[in-house]
Amino acid sequence: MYQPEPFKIKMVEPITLLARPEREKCIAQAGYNPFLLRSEQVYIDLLTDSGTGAMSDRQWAGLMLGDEAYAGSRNFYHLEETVQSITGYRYVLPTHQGRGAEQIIFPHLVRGGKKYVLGNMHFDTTKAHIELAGARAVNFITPEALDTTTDYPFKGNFDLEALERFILEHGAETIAAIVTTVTCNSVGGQPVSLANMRGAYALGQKYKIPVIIDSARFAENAYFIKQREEGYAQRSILEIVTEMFSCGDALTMSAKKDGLVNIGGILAVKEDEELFRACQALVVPYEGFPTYGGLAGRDMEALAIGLKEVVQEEYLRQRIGQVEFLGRQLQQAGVPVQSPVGGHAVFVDVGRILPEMPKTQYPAHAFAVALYIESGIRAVEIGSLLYGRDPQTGEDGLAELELLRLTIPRRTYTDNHMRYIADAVIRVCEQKEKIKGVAFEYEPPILRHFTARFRLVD
Ligand code: P61
Repeated sequence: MYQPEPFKIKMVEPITLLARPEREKCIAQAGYNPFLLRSEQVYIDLLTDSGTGAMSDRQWAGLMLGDEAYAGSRNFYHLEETVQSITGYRYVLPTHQGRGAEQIIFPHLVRGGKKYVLGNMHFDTTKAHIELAGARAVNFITPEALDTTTDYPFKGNFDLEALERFILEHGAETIAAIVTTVTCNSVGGQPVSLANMRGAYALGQKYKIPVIIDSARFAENAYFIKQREEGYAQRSILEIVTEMFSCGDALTMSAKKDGLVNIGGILAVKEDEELFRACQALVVPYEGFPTYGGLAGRDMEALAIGLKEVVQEEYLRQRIGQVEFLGRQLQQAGVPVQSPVGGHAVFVDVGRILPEMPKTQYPAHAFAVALYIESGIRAVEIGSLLYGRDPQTGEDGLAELELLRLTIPRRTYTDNHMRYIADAVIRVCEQKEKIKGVAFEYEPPILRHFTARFRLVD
C-alpha cells in the first residue's frame, strides 16, 4: 500500500521562481557556477543533502536545552551515549562537520612512510584531506558501479580482490588506512553490503591496516541492506547499523546528512586508545575543547535526537522512496540515471546524454547550468570538475562518469516538487543540442568546483 510521509508540516519557507531572463542574468553573474548563486535566486535547491534538511519538532525543542558550558556540557554526554549505543564505539569527539573529523584523523594515520589511503570511492573532502596529509587516495570500486545501466544491488562495494592485490604489490606498511564510505556518494549514493564491509575489515585486520568508516549516510546504507542483502530482512535498522560499525576501527561522520542536523560532525574510535588520544590532542587546536569540538551545546542536543530519528524504518522508507519516485519518472521518460537509484540523490548520467562533449568541458556541469536556466533548479556536477586534476601530472578530465546529482534534502520537498524536477530534466534532455560546454575563467588550486568561474564555449 502507498505510504505517505510519516510527518506533517508545521512551518513553511516560501520559495520563488525568478523569470527566465533573470535566471540567465543570475547564472552569468555567478560565473556559470551554481555554487556561486545566491540561495534566493534558486527555486528548488538540489545542490546537496548536507545540512539542508528539516529538523523535527523534537530536535527544535532540544535546541532549547542547550548547555553552553565550555567544558562538560550535558548535551555532549547525551551525544556520546547515543553514538556509543548506535555504533558500539567507545571514544566520541564532536567536530564542526565531516571534514573537521577528516582533518584530525588523517594527519595521524598518514605517518612514517605511509603513502596510500585505499577506499571504495573517496568523496572529495576526504581525498583532499588525505592529499593534504601527504598521501594518495586510491579507489577500488566494484566495476559494476561504473556501468549505470546494470541493476547491481551493491554498487558501493569494494573490489576486494583488487584491494588486496594493491596491498600485496605496495606492501602493507605503505598503507595508512582503508576508508569504507557508506553509502558511496560519488558513484550514486550506492550501498555497501555487510558481506563486503566485513571483507574489507578482514583485510584490514589481516594486514594490520586501520579501517575507517566514512559514515555520512550510514542509516540509508542500513536500509538498503535490509531490503537487498540476504538474511537481513527481519533485522532492525539499528541492529544492521551496529553490525556495519563493527566492521571498522574508527568512524568519521558528516552529521549534516543522516544526523538530520544543519551542522555537525563526529569522529569516534572503537577501542584504540592511542588513536583516540592522538585525535583528542588535535581536536583542541583545530575544532575546540573535546566536549564541544566546534559545536554549540544545542547543536549536540539536536544531533543526539536526530541520530535516534534517522534509524526509524518509517522515516527511511519515505526518504528512500521519494528519491526512487523521482528516479522512476526519469527512467520512464528514457533519461539515463545510475540504476538502481541511490539513497540521497538521483544521479543523471550526462556522459550518455552528451557523449560528444569533451570531459574537459565538464558536460554534467554544463547540464546543471542549462537546468537552472530552464527551471530555477540548482543541481551539482559529480564528474571531472569535482574530481580535479591528477596531483602529479596535472592531467584533467579523469572521472570515470560524468554525473549530474539531483540531491534531495531530507523532509524538505514534497512529491509535487519531484514531479516538477522530473519534467524540467526531461525538457533539458529534449533540447540537449543547445547545451554549451564550459571553460575556466578562474580555476582554484584545490576543491576547485566551489569557487571556479567559467564561460560558455560554442
Ligand atoms: C555532499 F560539493 N558531502 O555530498 P562535510 N564524506 C562524505 C560526504 O558526502 C561529505 C563529507 C565526507 C557533501 C557536502 C559537500 O565538494 C563538496 O560535513 C561521504 O561536508 O564536511 C560531504 O562532510 C564531508 C558538497 C562536500 C560538495 C564537498 O554534498
